[in-house]
Amino acid sequence: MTFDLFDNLDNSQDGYAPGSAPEPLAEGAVVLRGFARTQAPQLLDEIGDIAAKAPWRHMITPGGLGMSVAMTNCGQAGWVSDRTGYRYDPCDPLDGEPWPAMPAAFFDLATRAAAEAGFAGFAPDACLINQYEPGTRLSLHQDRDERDLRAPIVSVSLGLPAVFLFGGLRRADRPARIRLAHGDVVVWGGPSRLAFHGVAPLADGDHPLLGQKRINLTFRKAL
Ligand code: MD6
Ligand code: FE
Repeated sequence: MTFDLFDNLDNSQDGYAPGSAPEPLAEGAVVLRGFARTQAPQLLDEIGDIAAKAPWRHMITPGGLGMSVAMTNCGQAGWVSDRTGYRYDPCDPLDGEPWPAMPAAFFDLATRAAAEAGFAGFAPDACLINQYEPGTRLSLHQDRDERDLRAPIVSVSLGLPAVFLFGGLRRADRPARIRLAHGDVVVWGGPSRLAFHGVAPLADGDHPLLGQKRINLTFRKAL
């Protein structure tokens, strides 16, 4: 446990203790409360630079509906959805250019979080960046477009709190509801790697750094 990272933190936004023990969700899945909080301002700067090159967009599902979550990506590959399906693409379909590189601070944070959760050596090559506004939701799904399902996923929550829905391996399994606050990190792998999950409609609120928004980073080994 790396308590030195968590000195002098303002814990007034919520009741969670940064640096506390990993909180188990299921076998292979943990929440690291506040793990990314000290780095959040730097992460948000980097996200601003990424979105200046690869703008936020509402992707279309294969069924033809626009997603309520706005997305962009960085890294060697980006997750994209269109009428033909879901895939990882080395280039942004909006301009045909490679996605912005993954900032070193992103890679470092994801690797450290994975190690803390028992997945040493995680080397993400893709980071999907999701932006939520009040009312935005993400319906239950599995993350199964990555080539190597032995690698975990690392998910970083920034801004407004959300209710994360964490189900089982079958869509019909009733999901648990977990509050994720600014700086919380979820690491997800092993027997939980294909668990169904989603995000409940975002509640109104005003976050000191992000206003009426929540941003989620999900790091994957996609290629
Ligand atoms: C979100 N997260 O929290 C959406 N997927 O905005 C995900 O879809 C997700 O948080 C796999 C593992 C962790 C996640
Ligand atoms: Fe997901």
